Amino acid sequence: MSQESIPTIALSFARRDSAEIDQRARDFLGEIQRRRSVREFSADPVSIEAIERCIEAAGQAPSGANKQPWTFVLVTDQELKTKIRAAAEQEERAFYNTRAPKRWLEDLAALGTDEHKPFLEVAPVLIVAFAQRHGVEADSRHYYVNESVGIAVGFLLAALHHAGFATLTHTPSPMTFLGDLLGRPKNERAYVLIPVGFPVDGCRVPDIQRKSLDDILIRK
Ligand code: IYR
Repeated sequence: MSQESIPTIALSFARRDSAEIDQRARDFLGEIQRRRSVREFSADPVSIEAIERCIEAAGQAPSGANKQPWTFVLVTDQELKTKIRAAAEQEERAFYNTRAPKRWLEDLAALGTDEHKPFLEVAPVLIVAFAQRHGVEADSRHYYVNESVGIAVGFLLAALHHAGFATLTHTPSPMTFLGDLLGRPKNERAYVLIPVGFPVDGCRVPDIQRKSLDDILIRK
C-alpha cells in the first residue's frame, strides 16, 4: 500500500555567523565536559515539570522513517522504586557473582561498581527508556530501533545535564523485569534505566578521563 507524500513547510533555522558558531560549540563542549555518571544521589525532590521538558526534548530525536520507536516511563512512586531496586539487585547479584565473564569484572573493578544499587531507591526519579521493536498495529514496522533510541537517550542525557540534573545510565542485565514491573507491552524492550536527581553532598566520582580529540578523530 503506497502512502501519499507529506506536504512540506519552510525550515525554521537560525543561520549564525562563524564567530558565534565557534563560541557556541566551545560553550556546549564546556558544559558537556562537566557531565559525569553519578551513583550517589541525594533524596532531594526535583521539578517534574523540568524532567518532562527534558523527555519532550528526547522525543525530538530523529528516528528511522520517523517512527519514534521509544517510550519513556517516569517513576517517582517510592514503592515502585523499591521493587525496581530489589529486582535489579537480584539480577546484578547473579551478574557479579556468577554470570559476568572474569575479564568484564576486571574492567569494572577499577570503577568500583557492585551489586548494591541504593540509587534506585534514593534518586527522586527513575526514567526507564523502552525501545519499541515494532508498532502495536498489525504489520507495523520500526526501523533502526537501536540507533533511534540511542540518539533519543543521548538527547535526554544532554537535556537533563543542561537543565542541572545529575544522571546515571544503568543497565541491569537482563532488564526484562522492568517491562514486567512497569506493565509495558510485549513489543517494548527496556533499553536503559536513568536515575535522575542531585548528587549527594560530597559526592565523589572516579577520576577517569575522556579520550582526547586526537584519539577519536581521523581527518581525511
Ligand atoms: N550492569 C552492572 C554492570 C556494569 C556494566 C558496565 I559495561 C558498566 O559500565 C557499569 C556496570 C551494573 O550496573 O553494576
